Amino acid sequence: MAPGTTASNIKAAVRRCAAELGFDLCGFTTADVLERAPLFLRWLAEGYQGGMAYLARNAQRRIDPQAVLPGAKSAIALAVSYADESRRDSAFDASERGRPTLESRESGVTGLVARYARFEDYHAVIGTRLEVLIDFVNKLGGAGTESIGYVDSGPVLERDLAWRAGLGFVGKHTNLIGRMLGNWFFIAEIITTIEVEPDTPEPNRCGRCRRCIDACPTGAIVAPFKLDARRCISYLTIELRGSIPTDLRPLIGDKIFGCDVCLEACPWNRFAKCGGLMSRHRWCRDGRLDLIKVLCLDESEFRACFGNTPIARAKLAGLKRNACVALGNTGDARSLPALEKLIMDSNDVVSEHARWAVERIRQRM
Ligand code: B12
Ligand code: SF4
Ligand code: SF4
Repeated sequence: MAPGTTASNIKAAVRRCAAELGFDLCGFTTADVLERAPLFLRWLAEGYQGGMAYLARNAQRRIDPQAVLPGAKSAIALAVSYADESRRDSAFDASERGRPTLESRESGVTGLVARYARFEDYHAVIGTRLEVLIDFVNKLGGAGTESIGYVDSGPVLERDLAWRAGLGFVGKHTNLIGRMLGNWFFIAEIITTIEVEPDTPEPNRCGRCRRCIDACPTGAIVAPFKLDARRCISYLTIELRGSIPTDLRPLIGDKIFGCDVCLEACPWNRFAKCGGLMSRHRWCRDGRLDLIKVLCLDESEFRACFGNTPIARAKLAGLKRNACVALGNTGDARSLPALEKLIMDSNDVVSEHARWAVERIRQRM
């Protein structure tokens, strides 16, 4: 440890630095194997991860921070709020005024983007601050200290680690809820060889509530704390490559990237506090994209619009596929020319979803 530092003033110094960097919560835990590891392993064995094979490939590392960083003694869990529905950065708006956007309503049909994806890529925004905090921790720890950090980018069961570090409790929808932040926050963590006193985990505070379970359009929360990712709209619109099962398409409604229905249902959001770190990207500041414009994007336009946003993960074909589903559910005759053109698309998945959408719209006409 650096001269003059003790385990307790390390915690205070790290918390202070984290707050200065814009993190909304900071907690500490040990680097021991996660208590809920058996639940995670059972979930994998039951196949609920669908096509996310990477979760099973490094399962052992996900449940054991010491497998990620040999010699690790502690983990620092961090939260970054994205609860700022009403916030508008005036400087940002002024500089963007008059530039093209995908949120205008020319076609009259728009698709909904999950809240977390209305901001610039959180991996980059939070990752940069995380690097600064890692340097700070390593200096505090002195020679030989090693630390590694992730934000949704490494083999760590982030919600369980953050729960154990006292950041909040896991709700029945499986997300971590903060008493000061509600549902709307990202999690990041640093695993380190420094030893500090762990914070106390919170008990579950859902009580008898089951609003999230009842609100889910696809019945993906198959039991409290258990999500069947294969039915989850977030999985279907972001992670799934290939065709969306036809029985689930009508249940997706107008969502084209991610889903917030279970999060929005949660009464703990009344405590959600706005954070200062995340800034919105200009392509869908109100959370909606013009679906016809999405269908017409080419690769370079897609990269220019969404390259530095979470939406990049769906890739152009995925976003077009999702737009077809949303149009099949909500579109009208005005959507037909663009969809009919897309039936000829060289991508089989896009073409098949466009055909499905055309048939659905025609049935409604
Ligand atoms: C894979 C993944 C997904 C998958 C699967 C989601 C899931 N529930 O597992 C899909 C694509 C569906 C998804 C969707 C979303 N995701 Co996601 N996802 C991940 C990822 C990469 C891994 C999660 C994982 O390992 N799941 C495996 C399952 C088994 O874990 P689990 O559900 O947490 O199960 C545990 C608990 O439920 C608990 N448990 C089980 N039984 C019981 C019983 C009791 C009594 C208690 C208390 C607990 C408990 O133990 C289980 C085992 O550990 C993490 C990042 C990471 N590296 O951790 C982000 C992460 C979980 N996702 C995140 C976000 C924001 C989302 C979305 C909100 C995005 C959106 N708007 O579309 C949705 C939310 C959907 C939902 N209801 O969960 C955030 C969550 C932040 C938070 N505050 O919780 C994370 C942490 C990314 C980040 N760094 O910020 N995601
Ligand atoms: S994100 Fe949407 S589909 Fe997934 S569990 Fe929540 S409400 Fe259901
Ligand atoms: S909606 Fe109710 S049951 Fe679901 S996570 Fe929130 S408090 Fe828990």
